[in-house]
Amino acid sequence: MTPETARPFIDIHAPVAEALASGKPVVALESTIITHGMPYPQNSEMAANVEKIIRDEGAVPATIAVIDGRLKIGLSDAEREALAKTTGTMKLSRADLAFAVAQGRTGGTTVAGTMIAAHLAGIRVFATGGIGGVHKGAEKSFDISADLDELARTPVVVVSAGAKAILDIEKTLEVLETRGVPVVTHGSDVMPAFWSRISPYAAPLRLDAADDIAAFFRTRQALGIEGGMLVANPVPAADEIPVETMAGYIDAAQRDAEAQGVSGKAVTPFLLSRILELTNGASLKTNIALVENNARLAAKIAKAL
Ligand code: PSU
Ligand code: MN
Repeated sequence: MTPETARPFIDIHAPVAEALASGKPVVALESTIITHGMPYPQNSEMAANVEKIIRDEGAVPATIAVIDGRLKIGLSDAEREALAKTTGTMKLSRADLAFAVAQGRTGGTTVAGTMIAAHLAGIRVFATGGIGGVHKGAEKSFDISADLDELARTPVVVVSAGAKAILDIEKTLEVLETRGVPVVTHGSDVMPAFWSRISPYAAPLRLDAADDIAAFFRTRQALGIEGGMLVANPVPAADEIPVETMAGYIDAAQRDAEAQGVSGKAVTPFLLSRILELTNGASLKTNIALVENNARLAAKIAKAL
């Protein structure tokens, strides 16, 4: 599966290599959420827990990252723990993944970066928290995540809780539609908003069973339609923060980002950590719960595939 030219740069963790060779289900996990999305030690606990959830569902987890220039498909417990503690790591998307490999650097892979690596390794399903998308005010800043383009070109099913609610969800849905990315909500008629189960926007497509999501992806590939797809899985009701409660915190964080002139790759990590402060940690608890929920569904889809 992995192209010959890529092999010298990639380390596939033994359990992942074995699963891929024997056709067992594998779920990829990103690492920007570890390096830039959550503070230590919650990031480390979350990353270990999510791997366990995938194993308990009968699939093999593959956390993806670049460590000292090696593109890692699956990490050992020690590597994952060390990454969670490392500060000053890069945030790696399509533009800079190969830079980190060429320069021997260490970094967390974003949704886009993780999709590229998962596809190189032959992994078709990937669980995350929320994808990047069109930022509020994008008409001025042009800040649109590379995650959207990646979904359009790389054949991986990405299981998320929607687009992070710090984004303009309506514009994000528009861009996904333009780029031909199916957005399938799991068990809901409306698009979720990351920390909240609902947003004001209707679900473009809805499926309630992992088997049906897998069948949709298979059919797409059979028809020769390239690219990935986005599954939007609402956070469990017990863990959600109502959309009205979040709105005020998101606006406040947004204003702080503007006042401090935060731009480019720093925007998403800044907003997430500011919202964590403003909600006294409640947003982090919800973030962890939704990633775990997504891991469970992703494992079921991987098994069905
Ligand atoms: N989801 C989370 N926390 C995160 C991210 C997603 O719950 O930190 C990361 C993902 O790696 C996503 C990235 O790809 O944020 C988007 O960054 P940007 O908006 O700069 O493309
Ligand atoms: Mn951006």
